[in-house]
Parts: sequence; structure tokens; C-alpha cells
Amino acid sequence: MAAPAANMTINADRLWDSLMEMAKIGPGVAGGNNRQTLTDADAEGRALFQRWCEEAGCTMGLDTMGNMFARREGTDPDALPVYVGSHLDTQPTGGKYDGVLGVLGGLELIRTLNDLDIKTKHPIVVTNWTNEEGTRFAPAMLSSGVFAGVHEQDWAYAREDAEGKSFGDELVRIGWKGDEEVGARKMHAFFELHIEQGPILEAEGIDVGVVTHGQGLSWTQVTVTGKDAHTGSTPMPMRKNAGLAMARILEKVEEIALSHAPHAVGAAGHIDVYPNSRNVIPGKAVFTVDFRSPELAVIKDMEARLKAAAEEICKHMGLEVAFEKVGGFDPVAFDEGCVSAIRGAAERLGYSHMNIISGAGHDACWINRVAPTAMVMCPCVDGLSHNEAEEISKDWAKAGADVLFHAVVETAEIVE
Ligand code: HGY
Ligand code: MN
Ligand code: MN
Repeated sequence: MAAPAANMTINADRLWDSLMEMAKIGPGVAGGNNRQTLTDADAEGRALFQRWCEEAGCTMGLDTMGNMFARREGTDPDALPVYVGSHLDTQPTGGKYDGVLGVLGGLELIRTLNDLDIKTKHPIVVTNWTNEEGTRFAPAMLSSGVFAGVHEQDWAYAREDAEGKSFGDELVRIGWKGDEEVGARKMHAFFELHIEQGPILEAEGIDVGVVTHGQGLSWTQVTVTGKDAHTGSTPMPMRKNAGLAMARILEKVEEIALSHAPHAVGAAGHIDVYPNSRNVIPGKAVFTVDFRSPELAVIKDMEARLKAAAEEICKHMGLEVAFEKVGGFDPVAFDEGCVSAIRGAAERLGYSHMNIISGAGHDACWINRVAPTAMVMCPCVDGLSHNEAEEISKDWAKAGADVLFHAVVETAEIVE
């Protein structure tokens, strides 16, 4: 397939302006974003994205999970489209680039094709996947998971947020539930541009990450049950302190992850104690343990050791403990053909590049099950993400979007 000429590059200023415009929607309190899925801010961001796509000549499709598909026609309407995208939803204290760079990098690709008046054989479709973050409605990558047949739609619709609102109701409330059957679309390939969310590319002085694999993820929700009691008048030996048991279990999580250094990681980001009152011994603690590793056997070992350690700690303290698997996926190997298209694009464009394993989960990890898939990564400052201080440079954004443009357009086959 003919590759785009090396001088065909995206308009970095226009991409950056779009990123900054989108960042105004659902602002955080410290310069980042709080545009959580299925909130009014999410709806506003979707509307802006749709307006931009239609201004670029695309037609918008919407499926029953709220996944958005902006289509630029190809010369062969029967050819399967090349998809490119990521997510517009953010963490509560998220950055301006996590997910958004991949969606707007896809839009910039369309805008650049229009500028250059390039036609491709395959249609190109820019995608916004609903609820990638999984912070309001667990698990992460929920809608790309339904699209890939990993989750049932009814199960996804029933997922509830901390206030007991359901995914299905909130999707209807914001007016972004479509009619298209989720997962009915067939793809020629899928590409996702994403910030690394780790320190490797910046530390190595590398412009572009060629993502060969994604590490696996396991989310186990642990519920420890003790007994609410007075923090002042209850003798220490009589206490059934669920908060203390949680602390001991979290120490074990750290120990288990470090026992598989350097590639395994473990922590709990979601932690609730009840009744969470200053003078009541917590009678209940609910927390989600997030384990990750490039090796499935390591993930399984960490899950088993967590369960054994938690059961032993709670038995010793006279407390109850229960476990629920609330998310997870096996390590992913991306499509070699798509990975080569990304590597070839970086080489053609003269960008420094290296193979990298994605530390974070992405929609591409699920879509890889139903279409040839690969990812491009750009560095981020200090490797920081899921933090309002998340930052990238315009040059990094340009390098990633240029490589995305070349890999997608080559795969979609330029028509001379
Ligand atoms: O959890 C993840 O890895 C992704 O950022 N949702
Ligand atoms: Mn993301
Ligand atoms: Mn994220």
C-alpha cells in the first residue's frame, strides 16, 4: 500500500487549539478536567465533538452504548472502515489529554485529509468510546467492552454510580443513547493515539511509543465487615475495626506487587469506610485492589495471594471478608501489521521511537479482540496522569498525531 508522503503532516496548532477548547468543558479545580462519563459536561463535550466532525464533512453514528462514530466516506463504500479514536470522559481529577488526544487526534487526521484533498479507498471513522475511565461506573472500558462482546449490554446498563444512578438511565438522561446495535459495526483496523501515562518515553528522550502490548488488569472489590462502636469507650481488645483490617490488607497488596518487581503493580484507588464518622470505629470497609502485570500468571498469583492474606487477617481479627471481581482483562498483544504501520510511519517521519508495553488499560485492549488493532503513544511530563497537572508538549502531540495520520491513511489506502 502506498504510504503518505513524508511531508504530509497534521496541523499542530489546530489540534492544540481543539484540545484547549475541549478542556474548557467540565473544568477541574486545578487546571485539569472533571468531565466524568454521562454527566452534563460529558454531553456538552460530545456535542462539541459532533459539531466539529460535521463541520469536517463527517456523518455521525451513535450506538446503544452511546459510542460515537464520525465517518468520512471512502471511494469504496463497501470497504470496511479504518477506525481511529479513544475517549472524551475523564477522571474526577483528570488531565486535558488522557483519551481526548486520541479522539481529537483522529479529528485532526480528517481535517488534514480535507486540507490535502486526499481520498482513501476505505472510509475512516473517528470514535469516542463511552465510559473508558470506569470511575463513575465500573469497570473501565465498559462500552468498548460491550462492543467487543466482553460484557452484556443489560449488565452494563445496570452498573450504578455512588449515588445509585444506573448507566442506562444516565445515558438516556443526557440524550446520547443511539439506535445502532452496539458491536454490529465491522472494522478493517482500529488505531488509538494516547499519552503514555508513565515516565518511560520522556526519560528515554523518545518522541513516539510503538505499543506492542498492553499489560493485564485485575480489579477486586474487597468488603471487610466488623462492628461500628465508640472510639472512646470501647476497650481495644473488644474492637472489630474494619478500617484497621483494610490497612493491614493494603500493606499486603504493596508487598505482593513488589514481590513481582519490576513489572507488576498494585494499589487501591477506591476506598470507602463506613460510617466514616470521627468517633465511630469503622464497621465496614469497601475498597478495590488494582493489580496489573504484562504476565497473566503473575496477575493470577497476585489475586490468589490477596485473597489468602485478607482471609487470614480477617480471621485473626474476627471480621468477615468478601471479594467481588469488578473488572479486568488479560494482557494484550496488538496486531503486528498495525504495529508495523505505526513503526514505519515513525521511521518515515524521522521521529525517534521505541517499542513499549502500555501500563494503562485502553479501549484498544478490547477492540483488539474484534479487529486488527494497535496504539501510538506520546510522552507526558514526569509520566503523570490521572492528575489535573497532566501535561504534554505541542511537539509531542504533533509527533503522535503525525504518526497516527500516516498509519491510518496508509491502512485506508490513498486513492491517487
Ligand atoms: O484504568 C486504566 O488503566 C484506564 O486509565 N482507564
Ligand atoms: Mn485513557
Ligand atoms: Mn484514564
